[in-house]
Amino acid sequence: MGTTATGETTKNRRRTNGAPEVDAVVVGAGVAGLYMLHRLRGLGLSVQVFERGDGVGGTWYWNRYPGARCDTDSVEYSYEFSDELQQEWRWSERFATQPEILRYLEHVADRFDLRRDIQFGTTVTEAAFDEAAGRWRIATDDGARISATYFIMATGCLSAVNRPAFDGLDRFEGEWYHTGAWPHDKVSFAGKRVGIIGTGSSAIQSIPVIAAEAEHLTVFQRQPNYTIPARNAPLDPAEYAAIREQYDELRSRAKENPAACWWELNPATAEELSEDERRQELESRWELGGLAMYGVFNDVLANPAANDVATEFVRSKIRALVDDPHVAELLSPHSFIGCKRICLDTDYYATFNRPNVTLVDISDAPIEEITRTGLRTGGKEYEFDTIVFAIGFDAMTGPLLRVDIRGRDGQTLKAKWADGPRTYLGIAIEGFPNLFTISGPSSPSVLTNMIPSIEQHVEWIADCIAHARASGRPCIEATRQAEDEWIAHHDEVAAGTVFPGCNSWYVGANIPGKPRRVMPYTGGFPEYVKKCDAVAANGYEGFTLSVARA
Ligand code: N01
Repeated sequence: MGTTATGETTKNRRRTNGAPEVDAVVVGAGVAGLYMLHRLRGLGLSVQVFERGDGVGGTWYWNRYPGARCDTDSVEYSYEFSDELQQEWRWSERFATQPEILRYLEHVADRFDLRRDIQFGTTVTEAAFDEAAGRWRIATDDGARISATYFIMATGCLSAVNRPAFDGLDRFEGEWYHTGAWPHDKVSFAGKRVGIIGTGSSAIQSIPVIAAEAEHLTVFQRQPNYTIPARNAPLDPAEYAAIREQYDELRSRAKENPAACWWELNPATAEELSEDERRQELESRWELGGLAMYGVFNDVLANPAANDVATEFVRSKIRALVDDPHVAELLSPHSFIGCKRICLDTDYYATFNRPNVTLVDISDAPIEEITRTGLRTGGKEYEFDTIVFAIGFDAMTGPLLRVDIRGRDGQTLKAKWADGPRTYLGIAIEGFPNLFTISGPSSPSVLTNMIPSIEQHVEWIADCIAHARASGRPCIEATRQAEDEWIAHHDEVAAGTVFPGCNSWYVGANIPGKPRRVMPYTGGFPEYVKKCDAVAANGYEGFTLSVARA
């Protein structure tokens, strides 16, 4: 890595703690790792954080592509653990840009003096549980070793990029970029012929921005996505002041929402509404912008008939926004809405009315190869100066499995998860004592506002560690039975939703060979929190505590 936007360089790659042994190692200094460090320090633990990037921010450190901004309102996409923090910070727009969110996380790191325990520019490569000692032995790519009682993966759900595996990429003579690992210096598209592969959230945000600058932009689409106008705008000072006064109330109300968001979930099913009422509800959520469409009908994610009402509505909007009926049809998804992440955009559909933008449907003709001067698909060659890969991530399991993690009896996490991830609550894994995953598979994570979900995990994990230490049996491990029961419940709930019915990254369909299963917990945030709270209240039911089970 070179110099970051914040001027930090790889000189930061030094052992901040210096100790060969600490109470806890945390991997990642994004939203989750920063708060985990703060919370564990509060318990009096010695903590070492390792961060691959040269600065804090996690997802907001890496995803610097043009147009990158959050799809959750900035006033709710922020920590709530410190009232002083939420009162002193000022968001400027409804949906904050990547640079603004990164500045916020840098402010958090400074305000809580977190950097002194973070070693930047360092990748954790291996972690093995030493059963005799009851400690994790952890190796990093600088050749160093450290041991810790607790090992916490705060590596995020979307941090392992789906690397372009197209034949011929090494021959390409132009420039190419991945949206999820964008350079820190500005990339110029002026006067360039640009090709972009992918039409997920990252592409949908960047396409209008690139099209405004490039000589020509060609978009290669495998499957279209549903996208809703973001309706971004500067925050109104009076409205913002009112929000700051009611933060507590708004945030606790969000905890009743399945996605931990402030949008209202319609209590009525589609069937309970008249056609006019359904139309009004859809129109008002389209006008409101943001992700409120997820709550348009109580059963939109559970009942295919209700889902069809919403999908036909969005398709009618696409037909109205795109001039060429053939292009409008290509841009119109026919899958369930919400079973892939709904995207938010600014002028996405209108961009396809520009004379310098071409849509190429590759649903039946995969990209055959990258050539010296561009790419070939459907037997046709396209020439580009720049190719942008907006092809997403090896989601949820990718960030965990790229570290060689070994639990009891040397069992690797990779072997344990050969048929798909298995966890207890998305937080703990049987056979891997004292390992915690923040937003792990089978937690609501990516189906919710990530920040309250992360805070809930961090606080739960910190309480769990405090409990284990206070009991004099600091080694805590999920039982096989608890894990089996959680996974059975997780699968049963998922089967009653639209999520299994789409080729999405939620089910691993975007990564060839990845076992197919719904990865996030689909039962909603309130139900999930109730379950976590009950587990804790019942003395960490489903866990065993020991001194160190040699
Ligand atoms: O990735 P994606 P993303 N050949 O996986 C296509 C969050 N996020 O980076 O749909 C050709 O959604 C792939 O096609 P298909 C958000 O949760 C949030 O855009 O698999 N095409 C798809 O079109 C989001 O869901 C924000 O058929 C290939 C695209 O690439 C998640 O991150 C902003 C291909 C990948 O879309 C991921 O979004 C950005 C191939 N070989 C991201 N492989 C906000 O907060 C893949 N594709 C606003």
